[in-house]
Amino acid sequence: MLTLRVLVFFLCITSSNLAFSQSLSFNSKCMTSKFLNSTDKKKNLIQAEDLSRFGLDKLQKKTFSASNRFLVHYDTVGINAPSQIDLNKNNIPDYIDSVLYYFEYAYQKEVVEMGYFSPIPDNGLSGSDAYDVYIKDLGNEPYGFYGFTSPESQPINPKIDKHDRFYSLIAIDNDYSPKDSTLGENNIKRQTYNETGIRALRITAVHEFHHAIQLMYASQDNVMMMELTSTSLENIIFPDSKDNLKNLNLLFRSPSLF
Ligand SMILES: [Ca+2]
Ligand SMILES: [Ca+2]
Repeated sequence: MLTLRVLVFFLCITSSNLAFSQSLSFNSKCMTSKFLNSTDKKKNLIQAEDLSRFGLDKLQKKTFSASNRFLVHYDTVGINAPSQIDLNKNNIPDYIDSVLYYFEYAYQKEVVEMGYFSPIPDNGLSGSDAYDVYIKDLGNEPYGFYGFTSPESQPINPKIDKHDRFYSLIAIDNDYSPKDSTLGENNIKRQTYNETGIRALRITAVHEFHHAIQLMYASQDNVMMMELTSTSLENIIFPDSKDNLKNLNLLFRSPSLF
């Protein structure tokens, strides 16, 4: 199995803070806030258009992690397919082995060791109680981000919970290639990922899984706080990761945004 790893920064794009979202749009790494803000607070409904737009229900194959806590959905051919190299000959692409490994690692660190609520089981969503992780080419246009976590359910217990809580799903990139590119500031094409390959996979796993945990807790109104805490975990769990430092420039330049 490849010993790859990852990191992600999640930006808050709220309708009530449009200037903020515009200023940060070039630096978006995580789309979780977009889905949170698509939730109709009045009707407690999840807007499904964004999810269907990603075709998450059409991937060709799925594989459970060893503990059956995670189910990874991926393609074997086409633009979204990860490398099919299988050096350990277990009939699972090595990249998918690494995805399974690092999500189990995120569970161990964040639920078992840190004691956060678990988003697993997920009440049978997508056919099993395993948490569903989807592999897509998110690093190239029209996307250009590390990953996202999206509510996948109606509020879990709206009659009892003071604030909405949700089961969720995660989507991450198919390779975190240094060749993945997107349009940045002034429409100049730039490399999407600062850290690449398994280093990007590992930080994305702990970051997005933390968003899944956050959705098991009360209110998601402060998406910036959600983003900052998920990003901080990247460096807490993987101290040699420096991916999050890119965001310091924005913090010092525009502290009021935080
Ligand atoms: Ca499931
Ligand atoms: Ca990619």
